[in-house]
Amino acid sequence: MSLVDDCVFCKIIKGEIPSAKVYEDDLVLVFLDIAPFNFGHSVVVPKDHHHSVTTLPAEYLAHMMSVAARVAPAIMRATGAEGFNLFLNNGAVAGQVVPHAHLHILPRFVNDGVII
Ligand code: DGP
Repeated sequence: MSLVDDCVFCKIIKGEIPSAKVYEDDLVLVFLDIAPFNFGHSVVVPKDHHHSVTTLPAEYLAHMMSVAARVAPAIMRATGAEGFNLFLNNGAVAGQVVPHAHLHILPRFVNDGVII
């Protein structure tokens, strides 16, 4: 597993920064977003450090999407959300703030007014 010392998500994966874990396996960690757009907003984070989604191996990408598709319904049940968005910001110009590729799970509620 490749980790980077000054990456906040690598520190969360190493347990150096606390997080509210939603799901974990050998390849990914899912935890609640610290600045949620909605109740239950979570991020699917690969345990290997890749700044850009473009360098993540295909099997890793497939696993992240598979985990998101299984975890999102559980988040819906827990929060009462009626739907969800999956999205990924790649590059600062696209809104990427944390330079460690990750997939957002955003629960959606009727008339929640959230604009991504
Ligand atoms: P992005 O803009 O796609 O890079 O999203 C990064 C998200 O990560 C942002 O919604 C806030 C979240 N985030 C940043 N730092 C932390 C942290 O230390 N803990 C947690 N739980 N989330 C964080």
